[in-house]
Amino acid sequence: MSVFPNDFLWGGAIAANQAEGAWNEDGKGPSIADVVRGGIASGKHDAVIDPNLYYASHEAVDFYHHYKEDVALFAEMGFKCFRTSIAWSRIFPRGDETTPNEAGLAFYDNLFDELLKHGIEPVITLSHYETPLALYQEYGGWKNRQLIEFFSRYCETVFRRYNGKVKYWMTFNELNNMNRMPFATGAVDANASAQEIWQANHHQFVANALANKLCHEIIPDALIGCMLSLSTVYPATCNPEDIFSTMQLRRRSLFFSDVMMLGQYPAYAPRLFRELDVELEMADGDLQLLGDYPSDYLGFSYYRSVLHQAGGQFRIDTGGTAGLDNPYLDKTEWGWPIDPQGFRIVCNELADRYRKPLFIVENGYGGVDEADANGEFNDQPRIDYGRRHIQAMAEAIDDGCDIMGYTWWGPIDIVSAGTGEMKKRYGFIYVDKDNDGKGTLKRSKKRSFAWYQQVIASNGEVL
Ligand code: BGP
Repeated sequence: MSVFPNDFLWGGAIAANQAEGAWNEDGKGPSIADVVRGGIASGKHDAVIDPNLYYASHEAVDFYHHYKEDVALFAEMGFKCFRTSIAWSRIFPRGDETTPNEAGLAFYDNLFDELLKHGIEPVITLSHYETPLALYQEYGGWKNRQLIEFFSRYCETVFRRYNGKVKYWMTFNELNNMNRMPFATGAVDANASAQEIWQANHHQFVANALANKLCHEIIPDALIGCMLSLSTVYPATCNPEDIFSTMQLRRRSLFFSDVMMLGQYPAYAPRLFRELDVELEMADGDLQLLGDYPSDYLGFSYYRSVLHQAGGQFRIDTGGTAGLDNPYLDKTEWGWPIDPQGFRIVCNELADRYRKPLFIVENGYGGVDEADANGEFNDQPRIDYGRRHIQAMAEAIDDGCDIMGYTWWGPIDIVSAGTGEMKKRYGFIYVDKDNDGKGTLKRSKKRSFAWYQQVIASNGEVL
């Protein structure tokens, strides 16, 4: 008997900027993702687009033109749901317009119709590191309070347009990454001050609450969540200093879900802001809005665990302390520790803290996949990773965690956020494209395709 509920939302997740391509087609304006070359999560970006340079996100894997073929493959695996983002700048090319781009709206109408035709529920991220570039260049990104108005107009437009097609929404992808990736997460410069970053966070907290308000008014049966990036963080030693410092580091992430899930700034905020010399500017009614409209569920990504040591050098790319390795864990080819028990830990941690549904909207194994002599892709490490993490998730459900769904990150190979490359592949479906953009874009099933098909068919029993 499976511990997974009968309506468990098995599926896969991508992001517009890492999959769609067609970066300037049908009226789409550039987003901040379109000016990075080292991957949106790398923090490296150009001020403007150089037409002579190759940007991986500009074509990505051309999901924009291949979506019918790809959705048919997701349906063949038995997906119950599919997470992707709406590219905000397809709908409002600059972000500050009052009239939406009809061609952009029509694309997502067609995509959602294709998904629903196959019985697959869309799960939509409103901004997956995809703030329109003009809002960065001309307004300074989310540190400018005007972005609340622009984002609310975008949300109202898509809620009204896709009412009846989309009932699962989430606002900002991995909002807690404002700490380590302010450009990707809030269109705020990497060298922004703590004041600017936390002011931007406040604007996004208000925008999140307004989106929740609008969503429930326009689509009464919808669920709208917030979304965080959550590795499990272990103290490097049993030294109380390391334990305390690890708790403090954890709070730098859970601060975001505390505000959005519990509807108020946490009690530890005043001291944190005092120590960071941050004084937030708030409008009348902001705090009331946060309290009145908390998120319905907590979506999060989990890939790995990290170690933390008091006073250690914080690693931007992993969120742990540089130089610390966990001797009990194997790693992926990219050095990410493989920790299914850490996955069970974070599920229980969040269930205890929020007592609301959890949705794992990213979990996956990034690796180098090459065809064997028969042209097949034997990605057994991906199957092993998936099996162990789904087993851990089953344990977490048996522990009493209310988990509503699981969308594997990158069910089809897409551009890596951290590297901006194709070489780091997550897919059950291989895409013929290399780091230099060469390839036929041909789709091929890997060994893991049939594995995941069985997982879904058995509702998580056959792993
Ligand atoms: C998360 C992002 C995704 C995805 C994932 C894997 O932070 O939400 O966009 O890319 O990381 O990261 P990478 O592609 O660098 O392996």
